[in-house]
Amino acid sequence: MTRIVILTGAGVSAESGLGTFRDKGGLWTRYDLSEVATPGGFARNPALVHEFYNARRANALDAAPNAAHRALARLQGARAGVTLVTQNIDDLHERGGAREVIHMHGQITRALCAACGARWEAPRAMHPADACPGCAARATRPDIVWFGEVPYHMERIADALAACDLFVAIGTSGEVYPAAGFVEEAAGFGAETLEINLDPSAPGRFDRVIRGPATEAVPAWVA
Ligand code: BV8
Repeated sequence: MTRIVILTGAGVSAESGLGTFRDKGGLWTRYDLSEVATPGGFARNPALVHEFYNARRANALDAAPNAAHRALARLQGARAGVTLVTQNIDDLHERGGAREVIHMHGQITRALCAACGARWEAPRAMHPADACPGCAARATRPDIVWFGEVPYHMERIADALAACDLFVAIGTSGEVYPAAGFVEEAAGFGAETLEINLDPSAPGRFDRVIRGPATEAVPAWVA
């Protein structure tokens, strides 16, 4: 059985209308990452950070999965040995039919209590005064991995990279670590590597490249 690890980024949700980060007009060109996507930023101004994620949560909840999300779900359903890791915090993979999605940067649909570690389904909008349903502390935050925080499920991802025969990166600029290092990690274990992306990420990092929008290139690759 060929074991495949797929890593997706913002490009797989772009055609569902969710913004990417580093493209023209991307989120990090309009917001200062250090103010809205770091623990320090949240400590300094929790209201701003909740406002930023409330807007993104509303967009994500109002968006629909696209043909790329659905094609990856079909691939998972058609064969064993497919591990789907996403850097995205939206739930479009799940709503497109995917199962066991590994959200290494967390999920915008989940809330976390910074005091007791409780997690629950996030309300549509969160506010600094919200109390944790578990310990009642006013320390609730989006269950998201910010810059400088340790990504989730790293051991599980490392095991999958060590065992895979094919590593596929879809819709990611390859700028954020540790996700950006997965291609080298998989290649180091002898895996073939494939990039499916609209624009070239760092040249020469992949054995094969399929250039095009995810809603066309991914269903064509899965077929
Ligand atoms: C860590 C959640 C240690 C938030 C995100 C100094 C101090 C501390 C850390 C560091 C430091 N210097 C470097 C680091 C590491 C840092 C890092 O990498 N920084 C970068 C900026 C250099 N990383 C961290 O801090 C990470 N933690 O290192 O802890 C550690 C490490 C290993 C093991 C244990 C401990 C935590 C990083 C997680 C940050 N949180 N997301 C949120 O979403 O608000 S990351 C952020 O970038 C995004 O959320 C996104 O998930 C991620 C990657 O972006 P992409 O998905 O690639 O999106 P982008 O816009 O960049 O690219 C889109 C691509 O799609 C483009 O290529 C485009 O061509 C393509 N595209 C567009 N449209 C389409 C398309 N493709 C196909 N079809 C289309 N239609």
